[in-house]
This record gives sequence, C-alpha cells and structure tokens, in this order.
Amino acid sequence: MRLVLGDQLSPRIAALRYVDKAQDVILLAEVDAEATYIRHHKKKIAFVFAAMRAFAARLRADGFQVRYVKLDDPLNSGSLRGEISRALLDETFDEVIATEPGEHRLVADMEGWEAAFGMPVEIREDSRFLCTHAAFRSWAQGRTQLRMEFFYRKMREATGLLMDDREPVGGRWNFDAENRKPAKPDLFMPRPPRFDPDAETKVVLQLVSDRFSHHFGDLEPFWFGVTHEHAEVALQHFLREALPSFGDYQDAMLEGEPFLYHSVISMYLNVGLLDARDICQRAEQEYRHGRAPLNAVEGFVRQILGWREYVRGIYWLRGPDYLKSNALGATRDLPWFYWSAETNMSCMRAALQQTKTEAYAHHIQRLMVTGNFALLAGIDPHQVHEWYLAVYADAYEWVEAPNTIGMSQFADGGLLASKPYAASGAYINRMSDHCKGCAFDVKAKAGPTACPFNYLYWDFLARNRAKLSDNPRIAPMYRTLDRMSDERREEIAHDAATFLETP
Ligand code: FAD
Ligand code: DLZ
Repeated sequence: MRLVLGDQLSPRIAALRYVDKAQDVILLAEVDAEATYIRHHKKKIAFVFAAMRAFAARLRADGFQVRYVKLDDPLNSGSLRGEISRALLDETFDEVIATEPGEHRLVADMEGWEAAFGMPVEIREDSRFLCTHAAFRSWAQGRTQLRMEFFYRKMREATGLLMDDREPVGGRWNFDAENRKPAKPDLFMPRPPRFDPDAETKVVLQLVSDRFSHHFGDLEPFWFGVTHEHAEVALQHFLREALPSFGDYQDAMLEGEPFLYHSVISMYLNVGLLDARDICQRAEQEYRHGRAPLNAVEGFVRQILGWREYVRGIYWLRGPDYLKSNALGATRDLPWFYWSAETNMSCMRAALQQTKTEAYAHHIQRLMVTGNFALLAGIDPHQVHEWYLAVYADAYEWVEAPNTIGMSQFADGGLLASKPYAASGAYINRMSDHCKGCAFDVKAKAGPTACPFNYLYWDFLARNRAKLSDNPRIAPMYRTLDRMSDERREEIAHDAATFLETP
C-alpha cells in the first residue's frame, strides 16, 4: 500500500517510487483529523481536498490502482491510521510505504504504525527538497550561529544555481540592498491567474461549506488552481509578468493590492503541484535569457533555495520542543481582531482582511505587520504560531513554525534571526501607503491618536532590555531610549498599557 498525504501530490513523491501498477494500491484519504487538528482556513481545506481528488483522478487515468476515501464516506474512520486499518481489512497487503510527513505530530503517530498494523511500514525521506536532512545536519554541526546567508551560499554551490563556475553570477551572493523600493499605486500589478472551479471542486466547496462553516475565512470566491497544469499556468504567469519587478518591490505594501509582484505559488509548491528545483532553474533561465534582472531573480531564488530549505532544516533539527520556545517570556493573548480583522490600524486591517478573504498575505505583511504587532505587543508565541498555521493556504508546520517562532517572534532567542524584526510605524509608512488613510497618525509619538506601532516599539525594547540590550544590532536603539526623559518613558509605558487593554 502506497500512502500519499494531502501535501504530497507529486507523481515523483518518494512513496510512489517503483510503484507497481499491477500489485500496488495508492491510498489517499480525506480525514477529519487532518482537517481539524487546527482550524484551517476554509479555502485551505477546499484546496487540499480538491487537489487530492484531481491527483487521484490523474493517477487512475495513468493506470494506477487508487483507493480514495472521501470525507463524507459513511465508513470514513476520521484518521489516517484508521483509514489504513480499514484498507488492511478490505484487501491484502504485505507492506505500507509512505513519505515522511511535514509535521512532528504525524511523525509521532507513524512511529506506532508497524505495531498497530502488524506489518512493515517504510517511511521514505521526502525527496522534494534540495537539501537532505543529513546535509543540513552536517552544515549545522559545530556552528554556534545558523545564519541563512551562509547556508544559502552552500546551496548555491551545491546546486550550481546562479553560479558561473565557482563564482556567484554578477560577482555577489546577494542583491537585497536593491530590493527595498516602496511601490506606487499607479504601478501595473500582474494579478495571479484565477481558475474557475470544475465540477469536482464545486462538490468539495459544498462539502467544506457544510462541514467547516465554523472555521476561519471566506470559502468563496474560490479561485485557486487544483491541478499540476493550473499550477504551471500560475508559475508561467509569474515568470513572465511579475518576476522582473519581484526584487524591486519585494518589501512593498499597497492598500487594495494583496499580491503585488509576489509569485503566489507557495500553496502549490507546498502540496507538490510545483517542484522547487524546477522553479529555481526556470527563474534562472529568465535571467540568462535577459528577460528578468539579476536582483529580481537572485532575490526570488534566495527565497526558495535559501529561506525555504533553511527553515525546513531548522524545523527538523530542533525537534518538537522548538514549538514551545518563548525566549522573551511573552504571555499576552492573541487579540480577537486577528480573527475579525476589525481594527482601526489600516495596515493591520489590510493584512488581516485579505488573510480572511484570500488565505494569503505576502511575506512583509506576515513579518512586518501582523508578526511585528504580535512581537511588540508581547503575544504568547504559541498562540501566534497557531494563528499562522490556521489562516494561510500554504501553512504546514515545517515551514510556518520556524518563520513564526524564530524569524517573526524571536522566541528562539536569536537562533534564526540576528535581531528581532521589530519596527515602528515609520517603517510601515516608508514601505506602504497604508498610513495615509489610517485613523492613527504615524508621525505622532504619544497619545490616543498616535500610531500604536510607535509607542509599542519603544515599550517592547524597554520591557525586554535584559534580554536584548547586549545585541549589537539593536544597542543603538537602547542608547536612544536611554536619552529619553523619565517622563517620556513613562508616557510610552502608559500609552502601550492603555492601548493593549482594549486594542
Ligand atoms: P514569494 O514572495 O513570491 O516568494 C517565493 C517563494 O519563496 C514562496 O512561494 C515560498 O515558497 C518561498 N519563501 C519565501 N519566503 C520564505 C520564507 N521565509 N520561508 C519559507 N519559504 C519562503 N511560507 C509558507 O510557505 N508557509 C507558511 O506557513 C509560512 N508562514 C509564515 C509565517 C510567518 C510569520 C512569516 C514571516 C512567513 C511565513 N512564510 C510561510 C514565508 C512567506 O511569507 C511565504 O512563503 C510567502 O509569503 C508566500 O507567498 P508567495 O508564494 O507569493 O511568495
Ligand atoms: C492540510 C490537510 C488537510 C486539510 N486534510 C488532509 C486530509 O484529509 N488527508 C491528508 O492526507 N492530508 C491532509 N492535509 C495535509 C496534512 O495535514 C499534512 O500531510 C500534514 O500536516 C503533514 O504536513
């Protein structure tokens, strides 16, 4: 029996290696346990189920034997373990073959499968990544700091991507300094392609509407692609229309423009509808053929070859306890407006509202708006982690948790980030047009009309002085804080406390 999980929808997935059409049965199962271990956004559940069904149909058309269990099958046991057990009662198998899952909780469950099923269970390493577990461990061994930049250089050398012989193309590894332009509202925005739901996807939408109405987010309009062909269209669209400007506007935010020049492919990539190496190679070809500049292509390849592989490495290296990290001792509950999007802060409202409607926010919104606010406000990092895991269509713990716990909340004490990604309203004002229409004044530093990011920023530094003031990258900010009068520091603490009581 070959088990394929909902985020492993690739014909080249390890569990399907050497699959025998005559003897083997491929099992895909929609199960309540996977749909509810966190209250996923409705669009994410619909996307995963519809993509699973489309993949099963493709496998059948290719002559494979597929056992597909729908969520509303009356005999559905509700769990992957239960569905394998049920298949073993119905048919004769002598081995279960699976690909390692992307979350510790499922790894722990799979460890009990051999005993439960009374037969060999082979769990194969997931070969969709460019860095193996062994290669990451070997890179990390003996290092006191695990900086992404050095990992990324190793990956460039190992894969030959954007390399001229042994040198990085263009003579530099990183063109990030050129990638910080604010966007102007009159720029042409190449929106991602939208796909009309086919008949089977419509059935899934009805199922999700019936069963998961209490989950977060808007189910419709549902425009995600659900097949490899759809994902390919989305990738081609990005490479031709958006990649050339990806670098310039990578950090920008604009009111009413949820996607800007981002690729919007993470949901496809993370379930196996696209392949990481192929994407990087094709992005490189856009540069080699003169269709996209190096700052854009290098910046894009760094996200996939660098950040994506690196956070995965950290997730598996640090183990399940990483999720409990709370280096700054943050304990405040996640404010309700993270779910309702009802807030007077324009930047937060824009990011939260589109999270609700699209199950998508781009990186700077996640890091410098919603993540930044949670960090400054001292929200319990585990609650922040659970929120990010629930609300995005691309969210799987192996990629979400290091980004949230490490990069965004600094809860791992600086393993991932050399300093907290904390910023006042000035940063958001520089990189976006949100502040213009905001109920708060980004230029004001104190009082009820001041941008909350302003006083929360200083309050965050003051609260965490013992843990952060030795960090050379933020020491200058502590010198500024120290030059403030006692009255000013009291005013900051008062404004922060007042706002956080009823944010
Ligand atoms: P683009 O901006 O076009 O980037 C291209 C690709 O690079 C992405 O599709 C993605 O595969 C990869 N990538 C970019 N940045 C990262 C990163 N930091 N880590 C890993 N891969 C990256 N990404 C997820 O795929 N799933 C998550 O659950 C997730 N949670 C996040 C939580 C927080 C708090 C933060 C700060 C970031 C998170 N990211 C996550 C990373 C990043 O925000 C998304 O990958 C990106 O916004 C997806 O949009 P896109 O496809 O348009 O990406
Ligand atoms: C995300 C998800 C959902 C919503 N449903 C299923 C499912 O019913 N069956 C399945 O095999 N996989 C599903 N998935 C993806 C899994 O949750 C994912 O494989 C694990 O979280 C490991 O990454």
